[in-house]
This record gives sequence, structure tokens and C-alpha cells, in this order.
Amino acid sequence: MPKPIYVLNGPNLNLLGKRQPEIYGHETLADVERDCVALARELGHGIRFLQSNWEGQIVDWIHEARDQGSGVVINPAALTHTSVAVLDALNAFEGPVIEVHISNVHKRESFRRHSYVSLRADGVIAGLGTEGYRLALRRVASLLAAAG
Ligand code: CA2
Repeated sequence: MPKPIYVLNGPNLNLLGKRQPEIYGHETLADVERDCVALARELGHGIRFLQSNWEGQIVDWIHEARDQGSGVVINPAALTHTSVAVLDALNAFEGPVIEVHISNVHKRESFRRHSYVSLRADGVIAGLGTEGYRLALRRVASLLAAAG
């Protein structure tokens, strides 16, 4: 069985599609998961799609991915801007990592322009809406294929 790509979602993303649609759109996280599962299948991969409001849980899932995952797509949400713990965990993960933000963080408050996670990410997608998750999955799949 090939290892799944981990798709990790940080705090408050469980509210996607339920609040602030002007920033984050109308799709729910369940919609995003459904589309990611379908695309991953097309690309010949499985995924483990997860969300937590707890920093330590995100860190634990990144640790799990070290043995059980092939790559990571991560929207760390607010932890992007605060969490050295998430960065340290990602630094211990050897496969491809793509960071996703639904909104264009560069068009918002200045604190959103700094990302700890970008110090490790192989690529960053911001402002492409929930389509960013699918683009990130495609990139992880192509990096995995290139690595053989
Ligand atoms: O644009 C993104 O994807 C963010 O990672 C979303 C985070 C924010 O802190 C980052 O700066 C950018 C916030 C996630 C909270 O998501 C909500 C969705 C709907 C309603 C309320 C919050």
C-alpha cells in the first residue's frame, strides 16, 4: 500500500464556509476534503485529510507522517504566523511539503505576511481559494514522482 499524502488543517478551519465567506468563500472543509480525495485518487495517491484546533495535535500528525505519509499539504491557519513547534516538526519530515492559504495573506494585515512554515515549505500557495489545496496536491504528487 503506498503511503498517503497528509492534508493538515489548523485552527478554525472547521468553520470554513460557515463564517466570513467574503474572505474564505462558501465551500466547507468537507467539500474541500471530498475534492482532494477525488483528485488524489486520479493522481494515484491516498490522502489523510485532518483538521485540529490544537497545535500539539498538528505536531503529532506531522510526526505520524514521518513514518506513515509520503508528503504533506498544510494550511496551518493562524499557527502559520506563530508556531515554531509546527516548523520544527516539519523540519523533521523528509518528504515534500506545500503550504496553502485560501486567502491572499499578503493583501491582509501585516502580521499575516510572516510564516514560520515557509522556512520549511517546498512551495507556498496563497490567495487561490480552496483550489490551492488541489494545486498543492498536484505539486506534491509531481515532486514524489520526480523523487522516484
Ligand atoms: O488564508 C488562509 O487559509 C489562512 O491560513 C486562514 C487562517 C488565517 O489565520 C491565516 O492568516 C490565513 C484562518 C483560518 C480560519 O478560518 C476561518 C474560516 C471561516 C470562518 C472563520 C475562520
